[in-house]
Amino acid sequence: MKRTLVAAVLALLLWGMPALAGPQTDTDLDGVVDNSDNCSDDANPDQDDTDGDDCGNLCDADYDNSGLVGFIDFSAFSNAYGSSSDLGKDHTEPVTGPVGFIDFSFFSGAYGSTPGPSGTTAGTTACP
Ligand SMILES: [Ca+2]
Ligand SMILES: [Ca+2]
Ligand SMILES: [Ca+2]
Ligand SMILES: [Ca+2]
Repeated sequence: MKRTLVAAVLALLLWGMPALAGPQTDTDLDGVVDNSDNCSDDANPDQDDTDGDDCGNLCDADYDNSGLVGFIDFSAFSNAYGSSSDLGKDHTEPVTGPVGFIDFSFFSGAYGSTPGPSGTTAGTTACP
């Protein structure tokens, strides 16, 4: 009887664990779980998202929301360089401005790729 009870409790624990652990995964260890994290692969505890597209500044250089970081985005970045009023192009965390070299460094790395990933917009074009 006791052994059956122990086996049942163990089975329940093992069965329940993945379900409990899955949604709580925090891949980038920034304290925000993946499915609530607007940059799930990059540590951004402040979750700054200037343009409000659910893709955090730290992983969003796709300013025209085309789904790809391309020439139009580069043009927008160039126009914002040195500015403290166009902080959607500021990719530091937290966002402080002005848009500068660190942001350019991020932009170069992101050029030609998709923004994100964001855990809050999984599957959308703007931020996969
Ligand atoms: Ca996280
Ligand atoms: Ca994050
Ligand atoms: Ca954004
Ligand atoms: Ca774009």
